[in-house]
Amino acid sequence: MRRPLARGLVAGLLAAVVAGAAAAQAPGASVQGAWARAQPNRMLMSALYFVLINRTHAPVTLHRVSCEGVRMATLHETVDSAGIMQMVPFDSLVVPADGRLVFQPGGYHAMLMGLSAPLKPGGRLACALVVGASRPVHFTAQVRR
Ligand SMILES: [Cu+2]
Repeated sequence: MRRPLARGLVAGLLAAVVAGAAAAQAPGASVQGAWARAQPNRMLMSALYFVLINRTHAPVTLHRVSCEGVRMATLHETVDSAGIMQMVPFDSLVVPADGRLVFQPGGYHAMLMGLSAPLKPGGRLACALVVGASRPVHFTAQVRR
């Protein structure tokens, strides 16, 4: 697990330099299809899924996720470790140039911990991603089962 992340970090630092130069012109990333798993018990955790699209011709790095009413949101990957599914947190992830990253059940996701209110089906959740050196990318996730 360490090696890909370390490589990603180096690429991310390079990308941050490039993204910094382009940040003033246009947002380099956008989010589509965001949804959060309904969670009737605010004491428990939930998960957020989305597609992160890099609209620039250079790699950009996803650094952080946050959502309103969520005390802590962290980036996770579900990995198959000898037949046992485990969730592994990560600090950052590189989105390839002109590419996308898919966050979906069984793979990358944002773990939502400390909900201030239950997440009800049909509801909405305001979230943001910090990508590269640009302003945060704000988006709304639909809450569903
Ligand atoms: Cu998780």
